[in-house]
Amino acid sequence: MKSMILDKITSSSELKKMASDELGLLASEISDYLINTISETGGHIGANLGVVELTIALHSVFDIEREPLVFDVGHQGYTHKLLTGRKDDFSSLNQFGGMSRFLTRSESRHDILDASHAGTSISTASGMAYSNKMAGSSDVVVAVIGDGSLVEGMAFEGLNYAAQERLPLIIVINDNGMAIAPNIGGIKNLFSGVDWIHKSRAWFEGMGYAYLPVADGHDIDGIRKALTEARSKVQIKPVIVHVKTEKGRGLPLAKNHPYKLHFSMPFNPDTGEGISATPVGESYQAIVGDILSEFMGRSESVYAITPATPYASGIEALMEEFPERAVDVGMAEQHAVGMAAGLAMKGNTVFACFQATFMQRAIDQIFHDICYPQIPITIVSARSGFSGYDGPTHHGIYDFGFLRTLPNIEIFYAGTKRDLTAILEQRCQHANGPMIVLHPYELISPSQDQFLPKKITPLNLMECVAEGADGAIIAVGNRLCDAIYLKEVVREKKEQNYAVYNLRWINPLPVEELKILFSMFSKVITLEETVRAGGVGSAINEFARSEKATCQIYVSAIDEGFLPAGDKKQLSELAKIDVNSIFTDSEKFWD
Ligand SMILES: Cc1ncc(C[n+]2csc(CCOP(=O)(O)OP(=O)(O)O)c2C)c(N)n1
Repeated sequence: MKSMILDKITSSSELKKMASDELGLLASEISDYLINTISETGGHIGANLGVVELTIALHSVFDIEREPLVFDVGHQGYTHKLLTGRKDDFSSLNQFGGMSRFLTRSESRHDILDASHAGTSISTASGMAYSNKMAGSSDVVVAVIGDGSLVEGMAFEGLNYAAQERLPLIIVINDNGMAIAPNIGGIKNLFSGVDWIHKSRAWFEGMGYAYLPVADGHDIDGIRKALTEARSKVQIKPVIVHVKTEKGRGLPLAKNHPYKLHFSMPFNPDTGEGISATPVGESYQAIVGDILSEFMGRSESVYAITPATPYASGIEALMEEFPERAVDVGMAEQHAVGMAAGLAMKGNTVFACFQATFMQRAIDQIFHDICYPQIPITIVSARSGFSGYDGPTHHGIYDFGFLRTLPNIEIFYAGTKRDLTAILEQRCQHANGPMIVLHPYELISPSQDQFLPKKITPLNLMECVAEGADGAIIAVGNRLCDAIYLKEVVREKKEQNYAVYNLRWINPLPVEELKILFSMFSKVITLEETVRAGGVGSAINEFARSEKATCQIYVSAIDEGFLPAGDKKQLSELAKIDVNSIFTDSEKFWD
């Protein structure tokens, strides 16, 4: 696709010389380009269409070599990518080894943050601005943050501090009224209504910021004017530039579905039709939604809480069905845990529904507000394990290691539909202490049922799904089908018959059974989709050593620190936890 102006830009500094009508043309070229390319690859279409003019204005006012743009999350940075020389990479979005969905320092020195988790920009920009101030430099730092991400605890902490220090810091708020779902809460109230400028000005100026509102965030001249004024005002005090934008501007895309507006799989560029926000098929999170719906219908004391991830955690429909008890608390993971604790302290049955990678934000709340006082809530954590094309920091491969060291918490990994259903039913009926239920991202494999015994083994015990005398394969959660496949490979290539066990209750481990297993088999292999350090295999190994078990244990787990975006097969192969790699790498083990 030819773009008359975009194609000629070699550096964003060229924008400074452009007249306003040329900048306007550039904006419409970029919008068209984004629609055309993202409709083929999939990506954060709505979030990006909303900030085309804002990003052009930022690049045309600031010298990004000296005045860095620090984007929060980075999912809205596609225009920034285009203006910093990455047009040719767009066709590789959402492909293994391709361009990131977020901003990342490995792609450009103008991507200041390796973000993807929200709320970090103000603090980091504050540090950079502080350093400038100490060096006697008048260079400003510009943080760009959405109204959704602004409510993150860390963003509030940064907002509080930056006002104290009178830093050369400009905070640009991209206010479109949305997180992924519609934004909620006090900040939304502040930012909405006919008097939003009056209310917001009072709030920010009261804190010590200069405040510059831009009511039309698609008027490049208007934004440029405010940014230029901010640059002069910031020499006296930090400045908030509050820009109203429209998410998904210019595309009639999935108007009735905010998630699809935020991120979309490939779609028809003219109509926006044909979008599936996530892969089609039966998902684990849908099971969570169904079970909770059933129990919330039966009992008025069942609650579900999510920190702005209703789609990923499967409670979207539940929020419509039970709007008072299935609640989105905004992008506030720590608050979600605290609020869940409070509800449970009043005798309610509470499910805090997270996406695994964001649950990490609330580890201390889990430790301090849940584990120590032993509050009987259930944290349901979706996308534990590989999380597809979101990127290195989104994989839920660290959760078990983080959680395992916390006292008083039980951890369950549901790798089958049957086990997920059973544990949630159990928790709905009786939650006697803190528990976290992890489940994977991939769709439910229709073949998993054929391996499972007719009668379910009690959930806290290992379940033998295939007999064998030569050794044991212990599969954690979603590795069960792989374990069966590995058994077949070993039988075929080594003529050995391994038993296969489904391990779901991963903390505490079923120690009595493990002791028996260690004495029955001289060889044990564990499979998991978690990092090795602190993983389940590592825990089993530690226990075996403490028991002075003599069996040989081979732990298949992830060694890489950070894995790229990719699908499960690609990532398993890269991490060498796929069945073929396990077999080849551990060939001596089978002899
Ligand atoms: C800590 C954390 N929680 C949740 C998310 C998931 N997430 C990604 S973008 C987003 C919405 C961001 O809203 P906003 O900052 O207003 O930007 P917009 O997409 O509306 O432009 C959410 C909830 C995340 N990336 N990080």
